[in-house]
Amino acid sequence: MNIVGLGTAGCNIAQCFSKYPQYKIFLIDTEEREGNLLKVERHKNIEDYEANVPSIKDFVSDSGDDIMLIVGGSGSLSAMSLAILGQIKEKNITVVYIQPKLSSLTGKKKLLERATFGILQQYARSGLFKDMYLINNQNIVEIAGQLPVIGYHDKINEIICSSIHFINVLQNTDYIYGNIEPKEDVCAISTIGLLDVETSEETLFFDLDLIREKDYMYTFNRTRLLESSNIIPQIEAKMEKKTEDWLTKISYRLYSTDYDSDFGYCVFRTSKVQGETIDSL
Ligand SMILES: Nc1nc2c(ncn2[C@@H]2O[C@H](COP(=O)(O)OP(=O)(O)OP(=O)(O)O)[C@@H](O)[C@H]2O)c(=O)[nH]1
Ligand SMILES: [Mg+2]
Repeated sequence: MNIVGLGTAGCNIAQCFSKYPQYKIFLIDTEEREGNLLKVERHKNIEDYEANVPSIKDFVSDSGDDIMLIVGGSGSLSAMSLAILGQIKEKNITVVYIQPKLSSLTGKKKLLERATFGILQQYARSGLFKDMYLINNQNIVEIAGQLPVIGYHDKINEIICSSIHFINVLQNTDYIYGNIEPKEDVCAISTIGLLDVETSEETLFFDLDLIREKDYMYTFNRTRLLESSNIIPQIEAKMEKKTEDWLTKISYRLYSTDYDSDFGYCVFRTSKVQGETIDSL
C-alpha cells in the first residue's frame, strides 16, 4: 500500500506510517519535509491552488496499484484533491478525509470544506474510489481525552495512523472464524472505529448517518483462544443486536494473534452522502 499525504494534516498523518515497513510514502505540501516530497508553491487564494495543480504522475509512478490519499478538509491544498485524484484514477484509491471541527470554520474555509467533502463523497459513490474513510478530529479528541497543546495533533495522528494500519493488516490476514457479508460497491462512504472486544461496543471516528454495513474485527491472543470456550457464542449474541434495520449487513471476523492484549477495530459503511441536510444547503 502506498500513502499520499496532501497538505499539513495529510502529510503529518502520512509520515506516521513510516514506522511500518509496508508503506511507501509520498508527500505533497508547501512546507519543507523530510522524505519523498513534491513541494508546491504557496498561494494567497484558494482558487490559485486549484489552478496550479502539479503533475504527479512521475512523482507516484512507482507506487503500485493501491493508493491511499490523506487530506485535511478546509486546508488550502485540499482544493487540489480532485485534480490530483483525477491523475491517478486508474489506481485502487482509498481517500482518507480528515474533517476539522466544523464550528471552528468560517468564510472561505467553511465553503471549501463543504464543497470538497460533498464532491469527494459523490466520487466515492460513483465508484471512482474503492473506499472513502471519513474521520472527524473531534471524535478522536474525545477518544484521546484531554490533550496537551504541544503534541495535540501528534496524538490524534497516531490514533488515526495505527487504526488504519491495523485495519489494513487485518483485511489482508486470514481470520480463524467469522461471517462475512459481501460489500456493496455503492457503500463506499465509510468510517472506522475502535472495538472493545469484551463488550463489543464501538467508538467511531465519524458519526456516520444511515449505516448499511458493519464490519467487526476482533483479535485475541492465541492462548486465550485455545483456553476459552465461550468467545464465539458471546460475540454472536452481540452481533445479533447490532442490526439497526433489515437493511444493515453485519460481518465479523476473529483473528488469532501473538499480542498480549486483545483489541479490535470496525469499519462501517453507507451509500448516503454525509452532511447533506436541508439546513446545510
Ligand atoms: N488530524 C490532524 N488534523 C490537522 C493537522 N494539521 C492540521 N489539521 C486540521 O486539518 C485542517 C486542514 O488544515 P491543513 O492540513 O493544515 O491545511 P493545508 O492544506 O496545509 O493548508 P494551509 O493551511 O494553507 O497550509 C485544519 O482545519 C486543521 O484543523 C494534523 O496534523 N492532524
Ligand atoms: Mg499547510
